Parts: sequence; structure tokens; C-alpha cells
Amino acid sequence: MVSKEEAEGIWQTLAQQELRDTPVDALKRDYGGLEVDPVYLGDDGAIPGVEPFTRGVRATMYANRPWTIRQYAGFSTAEESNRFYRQALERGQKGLSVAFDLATHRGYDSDHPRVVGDVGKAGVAIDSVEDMKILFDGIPLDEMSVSMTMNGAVIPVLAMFIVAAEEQGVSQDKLSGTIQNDILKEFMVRNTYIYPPEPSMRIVGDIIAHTAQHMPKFNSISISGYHMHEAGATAVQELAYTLADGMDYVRAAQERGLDIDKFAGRLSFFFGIGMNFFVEIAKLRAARTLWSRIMTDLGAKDPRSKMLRTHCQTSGVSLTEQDPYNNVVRTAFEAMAAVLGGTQSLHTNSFDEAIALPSETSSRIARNTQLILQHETRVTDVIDPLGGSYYIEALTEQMVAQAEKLIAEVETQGGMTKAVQSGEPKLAIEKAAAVRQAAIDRGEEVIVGVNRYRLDAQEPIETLEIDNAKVRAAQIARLEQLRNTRDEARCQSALSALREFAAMDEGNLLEAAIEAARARASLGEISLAMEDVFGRYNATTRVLSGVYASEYADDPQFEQARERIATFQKAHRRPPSIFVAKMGQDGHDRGAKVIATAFADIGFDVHMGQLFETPHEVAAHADELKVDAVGVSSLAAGHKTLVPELIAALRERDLDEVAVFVGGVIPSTDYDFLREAGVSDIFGPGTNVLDAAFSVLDRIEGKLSN
Ligand code: SCD
Repeated sequence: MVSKEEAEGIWQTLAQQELRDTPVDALKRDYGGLEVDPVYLGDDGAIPGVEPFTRGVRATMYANRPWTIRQYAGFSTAEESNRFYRQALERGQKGLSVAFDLATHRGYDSDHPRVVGDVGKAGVAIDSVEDMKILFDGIPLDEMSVSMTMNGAVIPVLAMFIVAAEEQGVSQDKLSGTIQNDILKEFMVRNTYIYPPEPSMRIVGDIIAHTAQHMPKFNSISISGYHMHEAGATAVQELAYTLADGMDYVRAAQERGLDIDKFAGRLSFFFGIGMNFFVEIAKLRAARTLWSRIMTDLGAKDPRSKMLRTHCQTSGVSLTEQDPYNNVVRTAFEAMAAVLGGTQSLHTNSFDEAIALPSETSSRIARNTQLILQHETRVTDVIDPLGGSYYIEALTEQMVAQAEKLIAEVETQGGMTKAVQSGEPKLAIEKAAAVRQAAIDRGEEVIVGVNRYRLDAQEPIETLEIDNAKVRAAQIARLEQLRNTRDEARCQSALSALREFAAMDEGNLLEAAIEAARARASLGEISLAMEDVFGRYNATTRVLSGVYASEYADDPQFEQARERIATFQKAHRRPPSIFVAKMGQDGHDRGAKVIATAFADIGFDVHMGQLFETPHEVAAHADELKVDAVGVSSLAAGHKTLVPELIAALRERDLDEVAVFVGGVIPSTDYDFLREAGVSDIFGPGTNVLDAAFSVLDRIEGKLSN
């Protein structure tokens, strides 16, 4: 153990290296006579910038360079998104983070029939390198670091980014940024996979190998707990499963013969930050501590290989539709936790995200939340200000110990690639989500404006709406032009080469795709060339049972719901039945799973559909299963296209008596539209599950008695 004086010396040396020509003393602050040092050290040997990096990955942290304000954004067309990015950069944002639409995520061009409701919604539509060039027009890619949230169609997207930069005159070795490229968590929670787990892991490896050799400033992966957090994982689950994912990626790269110290310095992380303030701070500290240990065990020698550098995003699920301005406050506290936890980069959610896509005003407030933290609160002056707090240190230690235990469990299953195939981590997260939902519904966990202090009436707020039919038409026109003007023979031969690489299990898929992107192959074509060999993955949907019932044992309202089901059963000689559907490319299934689990426990006959179905497929299931109701869960803004199509498809089959319900992220301004289209009831975020169950029962009984 180093003494306090020795720690001081070590820190001074490191800090001076980071500060280069600026003297360390320049970091001291004087708050009107109160003298403040940049760091406070104890005799526990914990030093910022020193392994295991519990107190931060840099000695000087924000005192020298604040975290990157990196707002995740993208919508509609490349032109629209480019305009938005340029404006955000002028107004204080520091790095870019591209949100792609779900069609792009799942490897479909905008003209594909399965993506009619998804184009340009929840992200920007990118079909080819031409779109990618427009997206970054006027943004120098040798200066701006760009994060791209892409996992499924990661090969065509990264290839197109590299080619767009190349045609901007920027070679790939100069590119800085991050590609998410974290497929394991997609199988666990986010669901934007394309291929089965094994070829998907090969793709991850190909990207790590390529970037390690050709793109030294580019982070090859963003190992993400955020989506687990959003799916309802506990902090320990998020921490453990994320690090376990990281271990599998490291081993996959090592198995290809890569030297750990050649690629590990460019692995990065991504965590969600929720409302449990100190737990979230401790989570980041525990993550750094554990990763450093894990990497040492995996053979890393270079300290940079052992640094857990992370992006954070404030929690989407903590936002409420009710009394939405409360979300500004929630986001500010979460952002503060991310910063006190030592994040490298941060996205703050817009307050209207539980309702719709962020508007210009809400985006500005979200960005300003970080600017205020950086410029007004002085939290950047002192490095790891909570280090040494009895509480924080104890929480950190406890989280390290619990996460270690969970990681060991995954390891006994043979690592995360195997564990995700068994479905165990996914079920564990779903169970945690159901338990939490029950605690909220019972009022044990207070959500201000939702289950307490609720407003009598709420003013609608301005929201952003995308005319996706217009975006789709523009994309289709550009695709046609691309296909009519390219050198078809060159394009087809590049695609054949890619297909062959995939089939032979050798050669780097990214390198083959770069050539295809240069030859103007579209995203869908590049993706399909690999799908021809790997196939498209269909996950089997499993629904938990018993969790909700055990949380609700003896609850009078729950009992009342069960009694009504029993009465229904007596009258109709069967329970009421519901088909829970996910349509389009929206893979967020937490809400759908919570409803399916809870309704089954109440006594409904619940059928859970597969992900990514078309309205016609859902109508066919409803017909076959003879259900009383269809519950649609929509979180990616496709509801105005997909729900009317579903109702039309049900009518075509003479299923007018089937009641349709919609839940998820639905702006209240769309409620009338949906009701007029024939929807029986709409359940926004924060709806009490039992209230929803009563409404569904009322409508079903109403329809049956007509
Ligand atoms: C930093 N630097 C310092 C320093 N601090 N140098 C001296 N002193 C200090 N105190 C240096 C770093 O070493 C680095 O240089 C450079 O400054 C930039 O700092 P950084 O810390 O690396 O920051 P950044 O470039 O922003 O990178 C942060 C990550 C990166 C490493 C975390 O991976 C990243 O930006 N990730 C963002 C991921 C993202 O946006 N995801 C969105 C996901 P060198 O590089 O030379 O060392 C959205 C999503 O999924 C939404 C949900 C959904 O869609 O479902």
C-alpha cells in the first residue's frame, strides 16, 4: 500500500504528463478565499489514473478535459440529420452520435416491404454511401469523433462511413469515434441482430481486427449495459453481464491470434444511469475496478488495455409521460451521477422522450443540462470528489463482489455467447423488470406525477413528427438513382467476393464490404450477401410466469382482476385471450413482456408473438388463435402506419370483434387518430398494469355482449 505522500508524488507525475506544458498548480481553484485542490488523496492507495482506476481513468479527469457532450440523434433523411448535427455542434455539443432508423439496423434498404413503418423514424435512414456522405457533409471527419450505434448491419455501416470519409479526403487511420458493434446484448435485450450468434461474433472479431490494424484512433466496440438497464436489469446485472460480454469479445479476438495489448485499448463501454443516485455512481467505479482485474487476468500488460472508458446515457425508462417536465429534473440528477461516477462521454435524454421523438426545444434543454454541469456547477474542478466517502466506497465494494459472483455464474455456463443462447440472462433481466413494475404499480416505489402527486389534467406538449411516407419515397428515389448509375458489374463482383468471404470463413468481411460500398452496393445488398450464407436469426420468445402473481399475493385489486377472469371463464367456458404483438423492426420488448407476464398471471390466455412481424402476419395469428384482443406494443414511432394496417388486415379477415389495444411511446396527440382508426384503448408509459387489465376485460366483454 502506498502512503498518502507517495500517492501525491505518483499523481503529480501522471497529472503533469496529461497536462503537458500547463503546470499542475494551474488546476487549483480559489472560491472567494476557499482554496480547492484538484485532487484529494487518502492513504488507501487509490489514485485517479492508476490501476485499477476506481477513481477514474485519467489522473486529471475533468479538471483538464471535461467529458464529451455527445447527444445521440438522427431522424428522417440524411439531409435533415446533417442540419441538426451542424446546429448542435455550433451550440456547444462536442462529439457526434448517430441514431440510425430500424430498417438500417436490421439490414433492410428503405424500399423493403417489411420496413414500411420504420423508415426515418427513431433514427436516420441510410441506404448507401451516398446517404452517408450527405450525413457528414461539411463535418470534417478527421476532427470530429463520431459514434455510430450499429450492431446488426455493422459491416455495411462501418464500410460506408470509411468510404464516405475517404471521399471527403480523410483516410481511415485519421478517423476517431466508436462503433457500438456489441451483438451479444442484442440477443439479450435490444434485438437488432440479423445473423445467428456465431457468425455475428465473427463479424465483431473482423471489426476489432480491422480497426486494430488500420484505425488506431477508432474504438472498435461499445460494450453496452445501457440496453439491459432499459430492459429492467438491476445495477448489478447490468454491470456483470456487460463485463461478461466484454470478456467474450476479448477472448474471441484472442482466439483469432490478436495480441490483447494491440486491441484492448480501443474497447469502450456504455452504461445507463438511472435514478438511484449513489448506486449509479458506485456502478461506474465498480465497473472500472473489475475490468482492470479482468483484463489483468486475461493477460493484458499495458495499463491502457485495462482502462474502462465509458459513455453514459441517462435512463429512458425513468422518464414519464405524466407531468413530463419532471423529466428535466430526473435527467439532470442522472447526468450528475454519471459525472460523479467519472464518465468519458454523456448523452442526456430529452424530457419528451417518453412521449415522442425529441423536439428542438427539448433537445436544447438536454444539451444545456450538460453545459450547465460543465460551466456552472464547478463539479469539473475536483477529480473524483466522492472518493473516500464511507458510503460510496462501501457500495462500490459491494457491487464489485456481487457482480463478480454473477460473472462467475456466466463463466460456468461457458461465457456469455453460450449463456445468451440458453436465454438465462434475458430471463433474469425480465424477472427483475416484472418485479420492479409490480413495486411501482403497488406504489411501493414512488414515481412523482405517476403513482403519487399526479396532475388532474395535463397540457399536451409540442412533439416532433416524422412524415415517414415522404422520407421513404425520397429514399426509394435515391436508391433507384444509385442502382441506375453505378457500374453494375463492379458492384456485383464486390458482392460476390463478400459472399465468398462469408462462406469460406476466411478473409475480413469489413474489408470486402468496403470494396462493395465503394462500388455503390446498397446497405441491404451488402447485408443480404452475408445473410445468404449466415441466414437470418429468429429468436424464440419465452414468457415468464408467476413473477407478477407472487409480487401481488393478497393484493385486493389483483384478486378482483382474478375473480373477474373466473366469472368470464364460467360464462364463456374459456378465459379471455390476447395476442401481444410487436410489429415492424422495433425490438424493444420490455413493455410487451411485462404485459404478457402480468396478464398471464392474472388469468388471461396470453399468446406472445415473435418480434418484427408485419400487420398481416399479426392478423393471421389472431385469426388462427381466435383471440379476443390484440395488444400492440410500439416504442419506435411506427404506430400511425402499422396500427391502421393491422386493423384493416383484421377487417379483411372479418375479425371486427377483435379489440385492438396499443401501448408504449404514443404521444397523446395521436390518441384521437388511433381511436378513430378503431383502437379500443391506449396505454402510455406509466400505465398501471392492473388498470390496463380491467380496461381490456371491459372492452372484450363489451364486444362479446354486442
Ligand atoms: C480525455 N483525454 C485526456 C483527458 N481526458 N487527455 C488528457 N487529460 C485528460 N484528463 C483524451 C483521451 O485520452 C482521448 O484521446 C481524448 O481526450 C478524447 O477523450 P475520451 O475520453 O476518449 O472521450 P471520447 O472521444 O468522447 O470517447 C469516449 C468513449 C467513446 C471512449 C466512451 O467510446 C465514445 O465516445 N462512446 C460514445 C458511444 C455512444 O455515443 N453511444 C450512443 C449509444 P485519445 O483517444 O488519443 O486517448 C446510443 C444508444 O445505444 C441509445 C439506445 C438505443 O438506441 O437503444
